[in-house]
Amino acid sequence: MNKLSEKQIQQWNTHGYLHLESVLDDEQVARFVSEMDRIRGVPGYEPDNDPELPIGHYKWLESARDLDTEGFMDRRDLLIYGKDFINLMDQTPLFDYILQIMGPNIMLSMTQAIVRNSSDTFPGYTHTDGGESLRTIQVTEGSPPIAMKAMFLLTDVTEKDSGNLTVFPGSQRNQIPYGGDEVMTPYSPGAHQLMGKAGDVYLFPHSLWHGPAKNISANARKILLYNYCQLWVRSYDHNVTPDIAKQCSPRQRRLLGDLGYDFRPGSHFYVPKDQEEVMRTA
Ligand SMILES: O=C(O)CCC(=O)C(=O)O
Repeated sequence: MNKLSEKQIQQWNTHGYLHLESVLDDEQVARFVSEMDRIRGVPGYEPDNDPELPIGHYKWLESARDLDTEGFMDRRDLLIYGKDFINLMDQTPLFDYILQIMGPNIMLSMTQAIVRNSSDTFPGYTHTDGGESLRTIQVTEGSPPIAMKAMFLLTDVTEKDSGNLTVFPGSQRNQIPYGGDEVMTPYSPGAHQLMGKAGDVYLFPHSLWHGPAKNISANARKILLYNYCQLWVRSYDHNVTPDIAKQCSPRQRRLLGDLGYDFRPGSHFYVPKDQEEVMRTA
């Protein structure tokens, strides 16, 4: 099993994020970029201004609103789009690192593909993931997170204000002010814009304050997000159709919530006896 170094663990514990280089090779990056271009033109969950929808909820649309491959897109529930998206959930060595950080009792909780287009008007934003509740829970140093995400860069982000992931290092345990008059942005004190190359991955827990900076570069910034949670939290994504289940390995099916028996009270709290073995078998 691949392991994070002591230095990486210290970085994770202190700053609340990790930057892993060249997790995807050039061929994978090109394939996922082309897949993102393709799925823009087919139905899926996208944000919508429909006033009937609760805040932050997505709507099933016939395509992304912008069909230009460099235009904005925010697509959820990616596993329906094929095996490449399915296999990304437990690719070696990244999944070994996720197991090291979270332990074996986990699920895949969400998948997302975002294109942040070049724009003079998008100001960026800052938030935690998991909504109002998870933000209030800061686990102690060395504890596995309740939920975390892997952000795959599919384009180079080598200058500031190129749609960079912007983080507030340490805010996974010492929350920054929120809820008052002060609205935190990617330009508030303590914010740090990350750079990286296509194929790199950032790992961070949902409780770290983060978000995209503005993108005034000439290029669209393209990413994939795969989120993981402790098993008892349960997924907030994925329609696991028979077609998806058929394409999955036993480990992938377990990550999608198939415990090997029908769901009943008690499921998801005490894990199946083979949980660790299943998680450690690629
Ligand atoms: O960088 C983005 O476009 C959005 C990323 C983000 O805010 C998130 O991962 O929650």
